[in-house]
Amino acid sequence: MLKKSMEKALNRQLNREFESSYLYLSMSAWLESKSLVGMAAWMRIQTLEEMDHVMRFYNHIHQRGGSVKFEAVPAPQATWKSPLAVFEGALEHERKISRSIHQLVDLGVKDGDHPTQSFLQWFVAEQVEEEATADEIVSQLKLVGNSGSGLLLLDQTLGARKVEPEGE
Ligand code: OFO
Repeated sequence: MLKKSMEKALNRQLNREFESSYLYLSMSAWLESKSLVGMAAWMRIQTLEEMDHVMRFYNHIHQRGGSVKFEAVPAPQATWKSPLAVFEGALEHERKISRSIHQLVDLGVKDGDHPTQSFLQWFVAEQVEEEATADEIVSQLKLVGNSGSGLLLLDQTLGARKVEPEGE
């Protein structure tokens, strides 16, 4: 059975995962409006991954006898000054999410909540991967600089991303 304080913290994180999904869909829409369809497709896959994260929290809360409580999801940023600014924003967002996952782990340790600690380990590893991926794309965009052809090539490369099977 979940402690009330942990149930509240897990619901807060579930809401943050919705915020992530919403932010990436907004980024996708902006990239689409700039004809960067590959980057837009990459961001749409990111949106789906974030919804998978929502459902992981949803299932864990239910499995532990807690109640899921939905909160309002704030409107995400809608415009950026460049594709680089979009991916820098994604990297900054993932770093913020990593911090909140680590705080949840700390709470699990403090409460002696072993099932939640075990559940969160998947997210700890996932955040390392998400930060590394965003960081790599930021570096590539910096390398491309003002080259239109370089940007289009990177757009094509990112557009080749495939939806990963569940659990990956
Ligand atoms: Fe981007 O990993 Fe969830 O929020």
